[in-house]
Amino acid sequence: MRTYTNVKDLGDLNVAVKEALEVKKNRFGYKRLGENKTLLMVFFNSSLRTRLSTQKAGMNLGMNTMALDINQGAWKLETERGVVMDGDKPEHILEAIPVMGNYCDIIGVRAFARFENKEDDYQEKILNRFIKYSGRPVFSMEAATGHPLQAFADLITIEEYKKTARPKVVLTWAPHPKALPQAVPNSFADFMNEADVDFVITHPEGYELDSKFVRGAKVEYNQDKALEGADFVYAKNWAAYAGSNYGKILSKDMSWTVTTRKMALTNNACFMHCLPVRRNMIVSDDVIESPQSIVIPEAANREISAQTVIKRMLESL
Ligand code: AN0
Ligand code: CP
Repeated sequence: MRTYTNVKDLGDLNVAVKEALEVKKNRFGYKRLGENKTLLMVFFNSSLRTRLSTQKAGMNLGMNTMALDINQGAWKLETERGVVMDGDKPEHILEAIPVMGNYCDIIGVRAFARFENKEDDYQEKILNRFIKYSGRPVFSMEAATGHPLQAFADLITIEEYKKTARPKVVLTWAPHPKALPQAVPNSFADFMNEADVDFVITHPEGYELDSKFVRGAKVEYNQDKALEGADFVYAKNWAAYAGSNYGKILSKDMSWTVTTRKMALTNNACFMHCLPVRRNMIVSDDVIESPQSIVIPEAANREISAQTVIKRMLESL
């Protein structure tokens, strides 16, 4: 595997989930694979889970691991060509990327949507430059339009907790004080559309996601109706995608918060969220602390999704 940016990079999804569950049972069984190999994690944005779980995954595989926080200690990077660099950015990303590539064997990149220019975000300008210029296999640790390590961990978690062969999975928008990217819901939809689940997306009008990710999924604007009979409730906020509203907050409607009353509409559903989560905006204390909440095992599976992806990259070096 040379790149990991979306569900297609995993090939057969059933095979990938099976492999992940094997890795989970035997996470130190592949230690020789990463011997004398170096994993570099490059962060343009903050992280708790991705940073720790990906480093742990690399260590499980016997790799040396390094992390660089671009905005804390590294030189500020110019990303545009043609700019006269007389401002506050001393280095250009087009030198920085091949330099970083020389110090490692595999690179993970976190570069969120900047909400400055929709085309730049949806063309994955930063991630694609790493793919093009680093000379190394590159995986997304949440880029502008996707968070495939999260979605893979989510799928593994659903596989572990499902009680029926084809569970109903509902992705619901929920309110949040700040504008957040569409990366997590995009990737979740990307994966659920390929998985053997009954997938429904619910959000207020105006929060439609890119059709490239929604594909054939059912979109239901009435949250209560969408939640009926759900086996999994996956909550997430995102800012608007469509048209000139890109990156804007159109609603903070607290009637979309996942509460005990909302969960009562479901088939005793498991509650999921990628974390970090703002309590009593996205989800009530009661729901996230309830036995139905699987956010902690979900986060634990981030180590497994990362290890499976890095293992495949090591195998193809
Ligand atoms: C980020 C987001 O919504 O994309 C990261 C989630 C994993 N969340 C925040 O910035 C709070
Ligand atoms: N879920 C997730 O990616 O968390 P972090 O932003 O803390 O890495």
